[in-house]
Amino acid sequence: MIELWHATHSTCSQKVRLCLAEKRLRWKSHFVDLRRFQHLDPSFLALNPGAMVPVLKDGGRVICESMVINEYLDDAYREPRLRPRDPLERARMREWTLYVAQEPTWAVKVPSFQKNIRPELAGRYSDEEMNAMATKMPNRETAARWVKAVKDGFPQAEIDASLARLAKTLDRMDAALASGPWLAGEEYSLADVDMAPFVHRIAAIDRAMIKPGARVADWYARMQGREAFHIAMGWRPTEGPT
Ligand SMILES: N[C@@H](CCC(=O)N[C@@H](CS)C(=O)NCC(=O)O)C(=O)O
Repeated sequence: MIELWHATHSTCSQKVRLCLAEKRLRWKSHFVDLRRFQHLDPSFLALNPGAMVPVLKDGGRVICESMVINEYLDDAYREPRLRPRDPLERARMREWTLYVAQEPTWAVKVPSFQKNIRPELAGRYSDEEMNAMATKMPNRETAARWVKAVKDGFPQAEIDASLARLAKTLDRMDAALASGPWLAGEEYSLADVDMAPFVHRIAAIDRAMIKPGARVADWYARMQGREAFHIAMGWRPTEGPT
């Protein structure tokens, strides 16, 4: 049985839900409410001491890291294949999935926290409660981001710097899409799967960043036309907070 520990609005969770949906796999959901810090519960830390979603379990084996999880799913569940056959396209795909893990995954956090986390959490936790929660977080940078989001919010300059990084990601996509319909070339692949939640998030933060007529706008429209995209992005827990 496939089990997934994930959060509704987490881009990295969306990546894995999209891969699962493309492969039409059945899976059991374990909803982790990051806004209630359920990722700091000992039971979750036992699965991933890094306190990050998503985490996948398959046949009792635990796998962390969304990029690795999606590659695992493509190895273990071959159809439909999400890695190009052509060696060069496959290399391009890997360049993209690694780039997603290294750049937009981090660049998106400040504007996302400002837009989504801050309005919801600013009144919910006192400074003392937030500081106490932050000391439990294994990563200092992550802890500082939560404290900033809840206490004072992020300075505009910091938000702008992140948006500039995300604009470069869109430029990089536009350049790649000059050579084929999908990021790795002719075939739809994990490159597109891994990138999709970030473009979707950029659109939610500032739709104007996706310039009408740009290749990336066309790519995003094609992504939005996929049934799997709707399943993955539209996932909501059946009860409790979203
Ligand atoms: N490199 C990790 C990053 C995962 C990640 O950033 N997860 C976020 C949600 S998108 C998270 O769990 N954040 C917990 C926190 O901010 O404390 C992966 O790709 O799986």
